[in-house]
Amino acid sequence: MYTSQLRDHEIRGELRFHESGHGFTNIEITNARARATISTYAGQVLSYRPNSCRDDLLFLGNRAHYEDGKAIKGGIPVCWPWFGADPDGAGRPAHGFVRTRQWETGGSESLADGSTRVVMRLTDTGETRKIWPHPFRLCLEITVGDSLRVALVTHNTGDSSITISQALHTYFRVGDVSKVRVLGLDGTEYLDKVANFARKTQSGPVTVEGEVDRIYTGVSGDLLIDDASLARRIRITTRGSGTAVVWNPWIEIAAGMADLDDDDYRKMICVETANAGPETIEIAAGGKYRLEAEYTVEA
Ligand code: TA6
Repeated sequence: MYTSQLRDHEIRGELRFHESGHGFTNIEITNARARATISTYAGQVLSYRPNSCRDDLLFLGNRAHYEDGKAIKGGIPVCWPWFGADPDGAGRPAHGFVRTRQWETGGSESLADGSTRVVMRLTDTGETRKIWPHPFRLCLEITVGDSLRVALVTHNTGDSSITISQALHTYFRVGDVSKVRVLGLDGTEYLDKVANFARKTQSGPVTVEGEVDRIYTGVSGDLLIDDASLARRIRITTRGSGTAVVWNPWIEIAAGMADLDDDDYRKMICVETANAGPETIEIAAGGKYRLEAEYTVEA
């Protein structure tokens, strides 16, 4: 809901809050470099297009749910404090609970290079402590300019250490996934979810000719999404991440998802910046951990 508290963060001609029509509030950013939309529900970037690009960098499903308690299919969902299935097997939601929570806007500013920075925040409540019994503060720093930068900072505000896994579960828009190559993972080990989490080693670029659902571990260096159909490459530069997840549901799984059109699987690929699988993160009482991804388009 649009409130006077939100109005304090508006930047005339650059950043405004907008009722999305689904009962959610979006942050709309337009500056000299790029445009972006961020949902305050889920703290989720939904759209980002630098001026140099005709097409959005991010995929957002036409059938995405905009409903309290449901995840929005597309953009950059935040998976936290666990990635994937409930690590305790206790039936809690996959990918944690912050992608279905209302986040607060903590600040906004215009930067000297023409980009715009927004900070979103989420803090534990009685309700979150029933799901995950730890105090925390999350800050999501989003910088919209020639590139899109997203940093998720976990503050452990409790008096004992916590262990988390996490991901920026980014859905990239592609022209035709069957013509896409993900570069930078050659020789990297992965857990193949499609083969019952068998451990395998990547050989050459990642291509998609069927369902792909992989957790790459020990990842370092940039990744590139080479998209022949849209004639562009997206460079992913990360900090604080040892895991990359690559996911495309392909035909059958996409057809069974109520929030995807049947042919959406062709238009998207998730390449996620994560700490997941065996690579969990322990944060001492009073400590913090920063996970960061930057997305840059190269023609
Ligand atoms: O990140 C890959 C993955 O964990 C897949 O295994 C698949 O289940 C997908 O995420 C689900 O994402 P969704 O946004 O539909 O919950």
